[in-house]
Amino acid sequence: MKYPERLRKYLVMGSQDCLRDPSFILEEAIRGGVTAFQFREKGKGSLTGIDKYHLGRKLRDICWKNEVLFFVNDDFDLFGDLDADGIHLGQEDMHVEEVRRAFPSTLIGLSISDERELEKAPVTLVDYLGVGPVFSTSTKEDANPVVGTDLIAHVKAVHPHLPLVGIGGINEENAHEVLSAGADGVAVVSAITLAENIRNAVKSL
Ligand code: TZP
Ligand code: MG
Repeated sequence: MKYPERLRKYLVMGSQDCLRDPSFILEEAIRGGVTAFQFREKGKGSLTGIDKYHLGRKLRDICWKNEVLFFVNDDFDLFGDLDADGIHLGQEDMHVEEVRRAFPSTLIGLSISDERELEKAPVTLVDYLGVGPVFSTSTKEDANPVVGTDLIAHVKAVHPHLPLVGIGGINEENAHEVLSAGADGVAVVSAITLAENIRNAVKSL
């Protein structure tokens, strides 16, 4: 599978998002068709230090065994330690320029939640944009205001060749709206991690 298609069904998850074993959830999600994974271990109840590293390594190995892209959220040291395929950065995180200088060929994703952030984004240095929250979400405590599919369409119009995924409140009912607005993929937490039947949830996205 070529690169942008590999962002089509993008699971974002940390142990704090799981009521079951994260390795089980990831394996089931991959069987259902997840094509990329981001280890986002943060917020209430998340692991730190060596425990975070060990879980990350386990999830990375599951991804690699199945040819699923493995991204680390934010944590530049962990990204290096795990030799991840890519890193996902928010607006408050380490600067894209710095990461790109240190890792010329790694995949870099950047979160965008309004037009102003888009205007100042170093788009030539990133491999994809994460745009959202598209719909309301209770997964991210400090989530920005909902942007709807309008921002997706805007970003695609301004940068038609830059891959983009929507994130925030996406589920099997509304995923098609995100894709029809121009997104290359959907990034999803709870609609997968909390699904009773994970494989079916991913299939119907
Ligand atoms: N960034 C913007 S919204 C969000 C992140 C990490 C959380 C999305 O979680 P869910 O459960 O898919 O709404
Ligand atoms: Mg961040």
